[in-house]
Amino acid sequence: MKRLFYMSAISFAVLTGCADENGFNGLIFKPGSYVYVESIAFNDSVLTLTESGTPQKLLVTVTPKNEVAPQEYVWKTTDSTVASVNALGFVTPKKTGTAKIIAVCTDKMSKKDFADTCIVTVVPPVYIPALALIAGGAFTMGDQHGLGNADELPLHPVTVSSFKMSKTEITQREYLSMMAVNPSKFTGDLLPVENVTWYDAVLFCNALSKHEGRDTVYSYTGTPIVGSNGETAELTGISADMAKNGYRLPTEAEWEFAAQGKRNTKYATDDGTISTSKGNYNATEANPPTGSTVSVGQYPANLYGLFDMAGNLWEWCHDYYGGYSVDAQIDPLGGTIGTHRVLRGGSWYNHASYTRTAGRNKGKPYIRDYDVGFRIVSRDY
Ligand SMILES: [Ca+2]
Repeated sequence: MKRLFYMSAISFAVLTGCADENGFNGLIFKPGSYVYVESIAFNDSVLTLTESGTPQKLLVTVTPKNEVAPQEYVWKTTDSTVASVNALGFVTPKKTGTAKIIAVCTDKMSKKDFADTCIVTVVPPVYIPALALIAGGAFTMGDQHGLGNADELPLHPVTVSSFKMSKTEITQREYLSMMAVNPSKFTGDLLPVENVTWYDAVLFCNALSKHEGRDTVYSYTGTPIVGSNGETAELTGISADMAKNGYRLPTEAEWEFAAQGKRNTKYATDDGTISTSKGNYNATEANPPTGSTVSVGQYPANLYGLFDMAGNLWEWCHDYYGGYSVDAQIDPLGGTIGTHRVLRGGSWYNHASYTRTAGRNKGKPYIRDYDVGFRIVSRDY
């Protein structure tokens, strides 16, 4: 509200004389009245910053304009551990939370304070999975070592196009920063996220695609329902456009090609052998296992730079689970219909034989288990 100061003719004359030399140009000057500050307001009443991100200057508008220099503001924060503010109005995000930044301007005439508040929300950073380039090529898919189950045959020639694959299973830090929930049983920033359904995994792919401005691969007709502990109900009408440049789950063929690590190995480790120094699996064969997941990247990477293809967590693949044929295939997608999705690589829960490159498993897409996670891929655009 506009405030008016009524002054005597004597004081008015004094002020009139001081106006220019004190920088008071532009004052709303009326005979018998004088207005110095009417109001102060932030240009934006809310601000969202990323934890540990770049400080941002808050802008305020004082009415009338040009009456108060910036250094005449006093800046305050209600929680300097969340967001601090300096004398120039730069806000530095410190940790996740909410703080109020208050700008105060004191009217020199009345000595009254004018203030406005900007609510600053500091959000966790979004952690983007690191990707490895897998140069496409031809390989023989299936169990070439006589160690597997019947569903790993017949052997068949497959060619896959180049793609990029996350170097590790998706971590809880990555998942939480994108999806705002963490359904894992074992908790830790760098532990792989588990207890995720196949639907959770594809929703993560879509969310990351949107975050990076890519076109989403997965479409569905229903609305995902997120439960109290972060579980996702089944998505209906799920379909995938593999030509899109967004993220998706690896096809079973891509996973096996990547797991072989240029070496056509038996086990999905760096050199094709399996031991407790090569991967996290149930080496004691205790039943039930006494182990747990471990932080990603603790074991040697294969020649593509991929970690934990052997063990730690089973990894959802894109495909419906189905039988193989002898036919040569290019970028196979598995079955077009089915009841189960493919899982690959074994886990901390399973014996060594499950960590073979050709080993296959399957799960209904709505199941969640603490030995199942995923990694992501994108086309190499
Ligand atoms: Ca794994």
